[in-house]
Amino acid sequence: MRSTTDSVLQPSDEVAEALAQGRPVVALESTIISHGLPQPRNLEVARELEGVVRAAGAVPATIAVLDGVPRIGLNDVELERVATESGLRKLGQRDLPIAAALKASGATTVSATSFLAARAGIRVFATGGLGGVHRGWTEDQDESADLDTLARTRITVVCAGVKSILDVPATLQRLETRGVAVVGYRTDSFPGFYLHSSGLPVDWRIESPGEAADIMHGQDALGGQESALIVANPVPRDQQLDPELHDRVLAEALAAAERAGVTGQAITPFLLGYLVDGTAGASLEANLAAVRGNVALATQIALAWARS
Ligand code: PSU
Ligand code: MN
Repeated sequence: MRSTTDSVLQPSDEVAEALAQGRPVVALESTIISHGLPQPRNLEVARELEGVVRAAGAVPATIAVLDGVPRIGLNDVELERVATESGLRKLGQRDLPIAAALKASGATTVSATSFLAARAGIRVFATGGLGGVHRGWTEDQDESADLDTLARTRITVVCAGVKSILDVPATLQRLETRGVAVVGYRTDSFPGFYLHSSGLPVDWRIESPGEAADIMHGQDALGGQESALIVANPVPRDQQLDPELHDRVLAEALAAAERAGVTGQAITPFLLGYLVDGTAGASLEANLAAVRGNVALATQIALAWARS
C-alpha cells in the first residue's frame, strides 16, 4: 500500500482550512473552462466565478488534475494552466486513477468533480448543465458518466438542467430510475440550459437555499443510497437564448456532428462550440448567465448548509 485517499487528494491551504473550520465551500468544475468555453473568455470566466463565490462569503474550490494530482482549489497560475494549456485531457471519474498513474493533467467533468469534491468533504457544487443521455442513444448508447456518478455520490449539484444538446426527456427518466433527487428552484418546469424552460415539468419545487439544506439533511438522516441532489436553476428569461435561434442552430449542429462523425467525449465540446459560432456568441452569453446564476445559488446553499 503506497497511499491513502487522503494523501492522494490535494486541497489548497485555503480550502483545507475552510473545511476544517466548517466554513462554506463551493466546488467548481474545470471541463467547462477547458473544453466548454472559448479562449480567452474562459479564463476571465473562471476567475469571475471564483469571485462570485468569494463575494458572497464562501471559498471556491475549482477542481482539476494537474500532473496526476487531483487538486481541490487552484491558485491563479493553476487556473490559467487549466484555461490555456493545450492537450489538457477531459477526465471523467473512471479516468482519475489512470491520470494519477501516468501523471497526466486534465480538466474534470461533472462526474469526476462530484466524486473528488465529495471525497474532499465538499457538499455543494455548481456547474452549467449536466451531461446525460445523448440523442440517438439507441444507436450508440452514449450516456454521460455524470448520471451514474450522481446516483452514488452524496453531493448537491446546482445546474441549469441538462445540456439541451441531449435527449432531455430520456435524461430525466434515467435520473428517476437511478434514484437521483431533482428539484426546480422557483420553477415548475425543468430548465433548458440555454433556455429558461425545457418544456418538461419537474416534480418538486423549492423556494429558498434553506429548503435545499433541509433536503440535504433529510438525505443524510434517511440513509440509503448515497445519491446526489440536483437543484435545477433556470437561466433568467431575459438572459436566455432566443428559443427559435436555439432550435434552428441546434438542428444544424447535430447534423454537422453526424456528417463529421464526431462521437464519444468529443461530441459535447463540438456541439457547444458549434452553437457559439452559429449564434454569433449568443449561446455563450446564455451559457454564462446560467453558470453565474448557478454559482451564486450554490454559494447561498453552501452558506445555509454550513449554518444548519
Ligand atoms: N456544463 C457547461 N459546459 C460544459 C459542461 C457542463 O455549461 O462543457 C461539461 C461538464 O463537465 C459535463 C460534460 O460533465 O460537459 C459532459 O460531457 P459528456 O457528455 O462527454 O459526459
Ligand atoms: Mn459520452
